[in-house]
Amino acid sequence: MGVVIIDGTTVRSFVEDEPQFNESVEKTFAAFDLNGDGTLSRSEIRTAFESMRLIDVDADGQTPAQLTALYDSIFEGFDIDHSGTVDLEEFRCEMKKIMLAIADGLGESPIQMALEGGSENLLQKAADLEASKQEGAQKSA
Ligand SMILES: [Ca+2]
Repeated sequence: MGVVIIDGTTVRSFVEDEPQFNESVEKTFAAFDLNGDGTLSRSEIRTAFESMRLIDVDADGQTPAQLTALYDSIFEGFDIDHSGTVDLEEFRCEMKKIMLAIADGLGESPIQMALEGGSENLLQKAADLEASKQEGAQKSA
């Protein structure tokens, strides 16, 4: 787990850096594809989102049925062609939307986030990218 400080600009510039973003998405996709068949199933998506803890289960006091409905709706969002599985292209497309929505939500106010899930966490990658840019700026100054 790491603590990072990010704002909307950090997240947006990460998404807009296409080669970097695509590489990160591919790595994340591979990490979520537990059985290695090249697609993400409903249960793989659920496991992935549980591990990221984007949803605060305890605080919201959700019942198991409500949680299942919630993860189902996340899955439906990814499964754009309703094939019952999520392929890399669908995953990339939806992650981009989610990250841009997060960026809009953050705006210009930096927040401190405790991230779990290790190197496959895209917000962590966004923060790392920002940190490396700032290092570069300091060196050239
Ligand atoms: Ca799979």
